[in-house]
Amino acid sequence: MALTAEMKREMYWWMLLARRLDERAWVLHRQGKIAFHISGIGHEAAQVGAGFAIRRGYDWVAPYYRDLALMLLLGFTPRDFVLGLMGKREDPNSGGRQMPNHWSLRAANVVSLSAPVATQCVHAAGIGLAIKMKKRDQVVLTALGEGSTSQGEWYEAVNWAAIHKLPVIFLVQNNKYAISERTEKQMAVKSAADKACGLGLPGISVDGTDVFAVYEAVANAVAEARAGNGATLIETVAYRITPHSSDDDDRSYRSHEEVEAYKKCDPLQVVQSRLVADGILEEAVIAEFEQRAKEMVDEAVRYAESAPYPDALEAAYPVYAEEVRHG
Ligand SMILES: Cc1ncc(C[n+]2csc(CCOP(=O)(O)OP(=O)(O)O)c2C)c(N)n1
Ligand SMILES: [Mg+2]
Repeated sequence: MALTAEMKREMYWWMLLARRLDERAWVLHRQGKIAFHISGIGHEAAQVGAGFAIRRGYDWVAPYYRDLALMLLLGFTPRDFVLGLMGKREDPNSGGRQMPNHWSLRAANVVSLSAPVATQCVHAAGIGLAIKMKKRDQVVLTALGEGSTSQGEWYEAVNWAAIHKLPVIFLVQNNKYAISERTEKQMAVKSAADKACGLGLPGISVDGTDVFAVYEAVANAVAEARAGNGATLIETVAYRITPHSSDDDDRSYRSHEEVEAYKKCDPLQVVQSRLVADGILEEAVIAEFEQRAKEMVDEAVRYAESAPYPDALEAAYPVYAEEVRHG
């Protein structure tokens, strides 16, 4: 489906909201108000492009920890996010018992994320098999980093999806690093998409700073999957502008100059400049979006700060099961 001007503005909005919320998380960390943050800055185009290409609330999603923009698009609110950052009882992911960004959102068919990287891909393949067996026309979108394509689970999931022509889109968000390891230390091929030819499914590499290019690639893959033609591997190439997480000092393995150079390809700036040049986004709309994002982020932080922590005893409760008390 061709994107309308309205849809393009909306894509920009979700990228902007994710960015401002993510930036606030870094501030909260430096203020000592949260213990940990893992950032999606630089990934917004990949996530919003992909999220727009699926039927939200109908298709299934098995995301990874950087997928803040995708989760917002699916209905996770800034409040939900900050509650998780602060480990509050109302945290919808786990009641404050998991690390932040271990998403789940039942209303949008988002399955709970486990901490070992790439395990969500196995879940996605399993859901894809269930969809096929039930003869439904849903698809599954799963996401991961390029480093995680070194994991056995990833190969098993993609192999299975390729053999059985399952309706799964594997979205590899290549940000050039896996913590401190550069891509060339993680794979002998140039692109994660090159791995597809050895597994028997289409593999596409796309500019991960271009939200519209990602949308088109994922929309095509979704159409193939819905038509019963099986899985696609899509690599989005961008750059991890932030350190791996708030616990990482990236000065020990990459230069300041390198990071500054890549900031020039910031996906938010890329889309903003393009929409302004195309006459789709006026300065007044940008200012209005900025104001609205600030108000939403402020409100989320205010709410989460005054929300209660779980009781200390709840730390030992299961993360996902309904209330089971021990002892
Ligand atoms: C099986 C497993 N090994 C190691 C880790 C620790 N770990 C967490 S994130 C990460 C890096 C993953 O890199 P990549 O897949 O490129 O994703 P990125 O963080 O760059 O988005 C590692 C090694 C883990 N969570 N699970
Ligand atoms: Mg990476």
